Amino acid sequence: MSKVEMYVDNLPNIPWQDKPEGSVGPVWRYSDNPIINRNPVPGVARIFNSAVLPYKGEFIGVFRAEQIDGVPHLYLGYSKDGISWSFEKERIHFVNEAGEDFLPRYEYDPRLIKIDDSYYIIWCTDFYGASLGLAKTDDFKKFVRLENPFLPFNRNGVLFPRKINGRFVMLSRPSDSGHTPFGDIFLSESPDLKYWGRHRHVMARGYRQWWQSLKIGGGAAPIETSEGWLLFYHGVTGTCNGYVYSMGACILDKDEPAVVKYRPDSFILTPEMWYEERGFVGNVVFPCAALCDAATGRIAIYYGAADSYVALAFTTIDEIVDFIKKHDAANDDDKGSGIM
Ligand code: BMA
Repeated sequence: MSKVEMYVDNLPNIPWQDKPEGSVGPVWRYSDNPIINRNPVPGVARIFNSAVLPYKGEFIGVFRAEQIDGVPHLYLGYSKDGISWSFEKERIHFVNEAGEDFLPRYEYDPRLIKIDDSYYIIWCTDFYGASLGLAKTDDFKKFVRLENPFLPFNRNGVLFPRKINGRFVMLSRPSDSGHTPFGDIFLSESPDLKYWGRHRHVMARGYRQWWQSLKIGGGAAPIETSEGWLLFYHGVTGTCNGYVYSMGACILDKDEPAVVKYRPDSFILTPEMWYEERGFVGNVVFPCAALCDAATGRIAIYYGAADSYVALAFTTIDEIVDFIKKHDAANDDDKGSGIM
């Protein structure tokens, strides 16, 4: 029985491995990573930065599939165990609210979030440059594209899995349209997923913490716990050889999630393995989804590795919350405070 409760469903078939002896840090990798390798589908060179959810006793996911012309689109994938995946041969076909075809010029870094009985995909789309795209499905057959939430430029949109104080809530990272050398996490609310406002600054890149000194961005949909909302995110540092993307975790206030309760000064996973260090873009660990089991407190985190593979890592709610609290940068101004 966990000390910290997760307010999520039981997921007895969550992918899982126990923490290996001698493992460093609060998160450990699946021993057979990467779980998705190169050339997974004809015409697709790489799948990475992708999001999964439990569905009808098995698992379903929306995947960033980089085509052999280098352009990313979203593909649907299925798995019985959350580890071994099969994919549709064609990209997801969106329609607009009038039922007409809607096929974005590119689509990447999807998150998949269940709110009530519907599933929402939020991704980086083309809207005169990199912006957030949003779509809804109830059955993974018909995908209805909704209004783009924000003006350009923005990336890393992450919806909370339920309304808070009667409103949909989204994290995002205002950006430029290139390889953005800056960025903080903001929060916005909407009564209807169409009109967004009450924008808040959640947290800044951490100047004193060099691993996340350049930019940060939301990762997996926040997980509701008895301590607040647990957020896995990415933090980026700049080096003389380019950016390095690591994984971080923090806890946001339960009722006012623009307020950061605990934010550790250390990463929880950083590129170390060949599939994280080496690839189309080396040194990238990019979390986009987490599965949780309320009964055991187990968490399985899905992350993109080196813009080439999907990998899996594990933790438990007690282990990650202990780490976050123990390493909390309590007096750090960069922690963030829900500023308007
Ligand atoms: C960002 C996005 C991510 C990618 C990262 C590293 O700007 O494109 O999808 O993982 O760069 O290349």
